[in-house]
Amino acid sequence: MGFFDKLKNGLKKTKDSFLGKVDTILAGFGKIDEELFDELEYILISSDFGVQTTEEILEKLKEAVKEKKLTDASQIRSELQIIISNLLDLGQKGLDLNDVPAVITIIGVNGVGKTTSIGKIANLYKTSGKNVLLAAGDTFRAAAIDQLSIWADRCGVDMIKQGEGSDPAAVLFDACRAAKARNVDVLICDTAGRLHNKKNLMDELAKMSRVVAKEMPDIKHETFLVLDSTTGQNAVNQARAFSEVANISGIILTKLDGSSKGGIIVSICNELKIPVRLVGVGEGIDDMQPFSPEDYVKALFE
Ligand SMILES: Nc1nc2c(ncn2[C@@H]2O[C@H](COP(=O)(O)OP(=O)(O)O)[C@@H](O)[C@H]2O)c(=O)[nH]1
Ligand SMILES: [Mg+2]
Repeated sequence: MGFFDKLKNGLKKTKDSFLGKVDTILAGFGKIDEELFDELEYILISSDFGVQTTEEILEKLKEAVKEKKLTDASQIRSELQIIISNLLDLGQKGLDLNDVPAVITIIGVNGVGKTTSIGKIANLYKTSGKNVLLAAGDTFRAAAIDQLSIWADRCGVDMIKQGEGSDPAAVLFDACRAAKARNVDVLICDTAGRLHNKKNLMDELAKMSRVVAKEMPDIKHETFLVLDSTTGQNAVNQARAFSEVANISGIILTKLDGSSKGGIIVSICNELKIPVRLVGVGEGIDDMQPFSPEDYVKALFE
């Protein structure tokens, strides 16, 4: 199955619960009135578009109805599609695999899919002909280092590691040195998933950034926050919390397969103004692609 079909399959639950209800309401109403907007509001919120984004969507919808003098409820669907497309357009595309050299640090709470995503991203770069190096920066548990090394083997890329409990910044330092020596295009660094203490995390991430800035001063350093789409608005809250401690340049949204909360993509882009760079639709090595707003809207609406 191609990636678009996987995305479409993954968004099926969201589509059924969101557009299914929208279509039913529109068919039932016929004309456009305040009550129709109330129903739409309820549907958007229950599909995890978030309160703020839902209000914005409704405001824009009412403007469009007024401006275009729409009278028939059936005309609402395409307006909704246009408004959602516009909210997703932050003027920034999904991850560009040819934009190298780059150092990418992957952060996020436990279990969201950081390590798995690194494996998939490494594979994307590798298959597009790039020289990839991984850094086992989650030194909290030995199992985390082993898990990343399995992905490294699977993709046929090298990995730099130290022992359990070692300083992640020291691992990254080694990795930067190795990356320079080996002419690496992309260095991807894993991190531990704890957010128990903001100060600790902030210090740790700042230290890692300083290492990259010092060792690879001319190379773009990105920090991607991984969010699990099945957690809905909780993911948006995580993004807010991490924004306070890290300079996040993009979001990786995982587990879109089987999530009925696909609306959070819109909420994240619109409320946090952080672009979604990659989406994950499964546990396999091919189950991640740079995010395409066009494909998302198409998979949801068509
Ligand atoms: N269904 C599904 N599972 C995923 C996806 N990404 C990660 N996972 C699973 O989520 C679990 C946690 O992933 P892991 O990478 O270890 O998370 P980490 O703690 O953030 O490093 C694993 O069982 C993964 O296979 C995805 O896009 N879809
Ligand atoms: Mg991990």
